[in-house]
Amino acid sequence: MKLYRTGNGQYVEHGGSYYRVPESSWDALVRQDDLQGFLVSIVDKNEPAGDFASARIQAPIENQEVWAAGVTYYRSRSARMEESKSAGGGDFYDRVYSAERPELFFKAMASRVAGPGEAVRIRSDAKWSVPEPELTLLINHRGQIVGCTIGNDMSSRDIEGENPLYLPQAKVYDRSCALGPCVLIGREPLPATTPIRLEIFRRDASVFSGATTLAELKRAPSTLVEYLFRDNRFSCGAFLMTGTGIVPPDSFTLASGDRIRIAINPIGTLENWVVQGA
Ligand code: DO4
Ligand code: MG
Repeated sequence: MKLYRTGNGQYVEHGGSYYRVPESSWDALVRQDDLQGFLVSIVDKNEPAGDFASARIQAPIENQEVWAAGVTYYRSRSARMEESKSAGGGDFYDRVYSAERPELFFKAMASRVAGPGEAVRIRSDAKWSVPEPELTLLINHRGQIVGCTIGNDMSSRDIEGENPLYLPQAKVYDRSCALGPCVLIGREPLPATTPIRLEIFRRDASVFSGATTLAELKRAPSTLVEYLFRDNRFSCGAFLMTGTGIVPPDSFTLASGDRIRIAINPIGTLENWVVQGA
């Protein structure tokens, strides 16, 4: 069952049919005591809506904060160690990879998030930028995982590599985050075999493709959530990006006009184009 936020309101998809979710804001849905049960009752009691195809799909977020976990895949650990070598920062990434406490950082509020088909940005002062395709959890105000979506944690590798203390500037700026296209509802974790795929197109030619699976994710999603909610309240819930396991080679940087496609079955595909600067 998938939940969509659109310009016409919310829809739930089940068995290939789309049902309108009546009179409910996104925040109110995320606050539901039993979101899955609530959506099942809508599907059971209503006829499918015919107008989903004309609705513009938006990022599935209102007042949720977006947080991100880092260095949760071995590939990410190695890439950070390499990019920060000359700054002497490499050791920190190695240590956090195996430490009990995960790296968690604040990423965005809705105003900095792009939805499906919208532009994500490269910082105007960055020279080495990449997308980070990440399984992203939706967590309600009680700290329960209620579903998951696809996230793109856009990152400026040269800025973080110059000094790890620049992480917030490398990670948090306008349109540095994309979410969507929907939330796959369910409390159970996706199977370890779930693939995450990234493809980047430049003038319609594929310039990078890579894949990983959730088996490579070092930490259990529930552990990441437990740390995020420790001494933190999220009255509207939160998103938590679980880290990237795909990093393009060091010779690669994004450019204006590139198209980024991230696929996680069974959630779907999140596609965005890239702009640098204004
Ligand atoms: O430590 C820097 C951030 C790493 C990150 O965003 C990731 O591993 O996905
Ligand atoms: Mg990341």
